[in-house]
Amino acid sequence: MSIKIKTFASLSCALAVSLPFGFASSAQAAGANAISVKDAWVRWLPNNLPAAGYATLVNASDKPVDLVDISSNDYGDAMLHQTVSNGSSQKMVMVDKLTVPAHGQVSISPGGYHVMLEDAKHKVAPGDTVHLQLKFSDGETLDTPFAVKSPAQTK
Ligand SMILES: [Cu+2]
Repeated sequence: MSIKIKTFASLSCALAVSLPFGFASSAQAAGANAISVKDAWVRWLPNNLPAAGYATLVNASDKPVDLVDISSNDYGDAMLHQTVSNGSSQKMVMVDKLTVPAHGQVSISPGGYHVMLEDAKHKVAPGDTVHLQLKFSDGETLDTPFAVKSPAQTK
């Protein structure tokens, strides 16, 4: 229950909805979760610039599973982007879904995918932990802690 208590502390009006969600997650815990998340961290930037979330998604099941939605109580906007280079320049494109292959993994890592995090709802600083809700095509939603790091910490 420690995760629920943390969520409650940051959401003063969450009591009414936290009970049904608690039931849902304990029901899920009875079965094996297909997806697990490793090495989740956020590259923080100063002056309210957008931050970038990175993680590795591991699929233990024998079916591909898609990451289909991301949300966060800590940011107004959380979107999956891909950095695409065309010649000398780079641009970011929106990604609707990211497939984690059966018995495989996919990395959301610098130079490839990132979770664009904009409009922080409270002060976020290196050393903090933020939470992203990662929603998957098999119906699973993983409330995942991401460690916030300064650019200097990630080199
Ligand atoms: Cu982006």
